[in-house]
This record gives sequence, structure tokens and C-alpha cells, in this order.
Amino acid sequence: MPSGSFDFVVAANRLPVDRVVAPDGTTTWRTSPGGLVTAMESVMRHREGAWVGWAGSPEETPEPFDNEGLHLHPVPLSGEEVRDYYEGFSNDTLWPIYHDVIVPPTFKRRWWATYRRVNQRFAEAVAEVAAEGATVWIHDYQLQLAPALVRELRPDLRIGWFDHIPFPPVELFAQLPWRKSILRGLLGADFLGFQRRQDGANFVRACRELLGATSKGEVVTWQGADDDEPGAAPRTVRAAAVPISIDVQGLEELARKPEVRERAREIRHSLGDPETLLLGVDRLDYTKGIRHRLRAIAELYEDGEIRPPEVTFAQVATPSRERVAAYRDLRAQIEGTVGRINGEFSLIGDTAVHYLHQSYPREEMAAFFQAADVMLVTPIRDGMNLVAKEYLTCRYDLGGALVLSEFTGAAQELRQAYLCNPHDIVGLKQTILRAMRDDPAAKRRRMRTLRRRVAAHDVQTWAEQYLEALGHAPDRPPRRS
Ligand code: ADQ
Repeated sequence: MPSGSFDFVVAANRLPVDRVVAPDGTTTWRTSPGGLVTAMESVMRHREGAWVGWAGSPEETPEPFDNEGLHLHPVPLSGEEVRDYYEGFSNDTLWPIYHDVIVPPTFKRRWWATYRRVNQRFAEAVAEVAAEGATVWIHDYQLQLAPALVRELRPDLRIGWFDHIPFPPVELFAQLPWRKSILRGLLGADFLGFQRRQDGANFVRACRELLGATSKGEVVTWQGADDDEPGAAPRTVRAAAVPISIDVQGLEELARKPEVRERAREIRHSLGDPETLLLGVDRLDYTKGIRHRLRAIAELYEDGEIRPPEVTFAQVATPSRERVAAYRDLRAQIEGTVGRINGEFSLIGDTAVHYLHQSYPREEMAAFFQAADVMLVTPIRDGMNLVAKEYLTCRYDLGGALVLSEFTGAAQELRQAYLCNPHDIVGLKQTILRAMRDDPAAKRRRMRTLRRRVAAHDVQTWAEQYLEALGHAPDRPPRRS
């Protein structure tokens, strides 16, 4: 296949831009806020970079275009493909399996066929734009077949894949009827990056048990031929942890703005100037442990340990995947629970739970974080959880406290947080009370240590470490001094 002209290519389900339609009907593109774009900016500055992804609308696909120094190469998806590849196979088959089967996964052969077809289309787009010998960085669970498909078309490329979500233990992964194809797809990469060491180890074990591969530490060797697909070429691939982070400097600069600080005060005032504001911020997803959190909060009100207006809880929940049934059910349950708690424990003018089912600009999120005395991050399972790192970054005043579930990737790094097991409601309640009532000096010490950790490993460092590992794979990169 003839090569393109870009020596660094990112492939992700979505392009990092949102369409903005002016009143006169003209379309422009705005870079979407988010860590991945910022991380890529820092590593793309000295390279010719292209980004391959879906533009977000099934109706029309723009021609490739340039935006803020980046070449964007849209991949078309029809409405049916969005339903089957994205909402179906990615979010209703893979997502539940990769998150401990919190809800049952749905298996549909039609979804799988579409997932394969869309991965092939992404691979062809990558092969079209990549220059001879280019580096390709593929992202996430929507594109697990792409590494091998790209390699087939362009064996000259260096191919990496990064898993933003957990990689499940083989006992759960084995449920997937297409498990071998997924592993073979991933083994097309030179380097596979995971959030935690455990995720990488789960992948290596799956290769051993399901493909008969061999391994030595983080390196998997697969002979290539197996019953279903004789003749595939042997592969040696490294699978290691490179935990993702956030744009610490950018967010802290934002949080330090006088308008944001003023807005934080306003938020507290609007919530009745509580002594303690407890806060949850999540995509409305069953992995995030919002139900467990609400249960603990309800019991704390019931026990008389907390009461409005001294203590109030705000839950900000971004609308998410509303065309998938499990998400619609979750929303109905959560909204029912919030209604019940407020019916029972709110006073006239003093609300027990403030529930906001909305998306906010970054400035508003930073103000929320500054306003919160205790941040509740209680997922049942989460690849990393960036909210925890964002909260710490916004608390440059060393105020506040972070309650963090052990089942997040972030808990591997943030050991000084108030760690909890969200399934243990009694323990969760005790941890929330501790985070509220601990000695302020001890809380500040924890904050300082946590903030230092996040600052030392920001998203730019993450991208550099990832690319260094990819460059040396399957060997380990030399240690940094
Ligand atoms: P997500 O599951 O989306 O990401 P998370 O890491 O918490 O989870 O990131 C959510 C982002 O959305 C944060 O930047 C947060 O500030 C923002 N956000 C949340 N609610 C919002 C609201 N109401 N308005 C505006 N913004 C809001 C997946 C994995 C994670 C992994 C990331 C990155 O599931 O485990 O950390 O990718 O790899």
C-alpha cells in the first residue's frame, strides 16, 4: 500500500474536535477540551501529526482538514454502524465485560461483524495517512482489532495501543465469544499500554491460556499459527503499565483564576453555605459507584451523623450513552433514589442531595472542585479516574479531602487518599466521616503528598513515557535518570 506523509498518527474512536454550526449554517470545528488532546499537542509539536477518528455525526463526514496544527482524517460511520459498533459491541458487550460484569454483557453476532468492519476501515485510514516507518498510536477498546489490521496493510509501521479501561481477568474475558480474535488483533501492536500493572498481567495471562502463547514478565511471544488462523506471523509484544494523567499545569492555572475562585464561593453560597460540602462528579455510568455512594449518604442522614444545612451532598452526573438500556435504567434508579433521600431528609430550603444531570465547562468544574470539602470518587471499577486527579490539582490551597475507591487505577498511585471499598457500605460511611473530621493538619499533609504525585506524573510525562516504551518495544526502555 502506498504511504502517506505523516510520521505520527493517532487513531481514536473520536476526532478531538466538536462541530460548531453558526446561525448562517456554516460549520467550524472547536478542539474538544480534554487530556488526550493536550498530551498529543506536547508530543506532536516536533512531528507531522495526523489524527484518525469519527467526526461525531453519522449524517455527514467532512473531507480531511487541518485544525490548530493537526491534520484530521475523519472516518465515516453510518447510523447503523454507530448503533452496532459503538453503542452495541463497544458499550454493551466489551464495556461490561471489561468492568467486572457489573451488568450482563450482550452478545450479538451482527454487532461483532460491524465492529470488525469498522476496525478495518480505521486501519485503512491509518495506512493511508502514515508515512514510511511512521509511529501509530491506537486508543482504547473500540479499536482492538486495528493493530493487527494496520500491520497487515503496513508492516513498516511501529504500532502502539493504549487501554483506557481495565483489562479483565481471563475468567471474565473468556466469556467473550470472539476472545481469540480480540487477542490476535491486539498482538498486532509492538507495545500495549495499560493503566495498571494488573491489567497488563491479565492480558498476558489471557494470551497464555487462550492462545497458547508464552511469556516472560511483560513480554508475550505468540507463534502466530493456531487452529482458527493457521499461518499468521509470529509476534513478540510488550504489555506494560503507563498510567494516564491530566494536564496539571493547564488546570491549575485555570483553578487559580480569580473568577474561578469567586465562582467556587458562589456555588457554596447557592448551596446554603454548608459547613461541609460533599461532592461527586461522574459520567452517569454504572461503573462509577453512584448507587453505593447514595446509599452511604442516605444512611449517614438516617443515622443522624450528617444533616442539612450543615452538610450537603452535590452529585454532578454527565449524561452518557442514553441509547443503551442499562444506562437508561441506571438514570431512572438514581433519580428515584435522589428523590427518596430528599423526600425524607431535606428541610424546607435545605436540600440533602443536589443532583445535576448536566455537562459543564472546565471553569465551572474547577470551581466545583474548589468548593468541595470532601470529594467522593467511589467507582466499582474504573481504568484510572481522572476526576480524582483533577480535584487534587484544583486544591492548590491544600484544602479538601479525597475519598477514593480501591477499584480505580488512580488508587494504585494515590495511596494517601482516604481509600475505601464501595461495596462495604459501613466502611464507606466511616471513611466519609473520617475524611470530614480528621485533623486539618493531617489532611493538609495528605493533600500535599497527593498533589506532588500528580504534578510529577502529568499527561505530558505519560505521553513521553508511552512513546519511549513504544520506541524500544519489545525491550524495556532504558531507565530515566
Ligand atoms: P471516563 O470513564 O469518562 O474515562 P474519567 O477518567 O473520570 O472517566 O474522566 C471523566 C472526565 O469527564 C473528567 O475529565 C471530568 O472532569 C469530566 N466530567 C465529568 N463530569 C462532567 C460534567 N458534568 N461536565 C463536564 N465534564 C465532566 C475513561 C476511563 C477512565 C480513564 C479515562 C482516561 O473509564 O478510567 O481515567 O478514560 O484514560
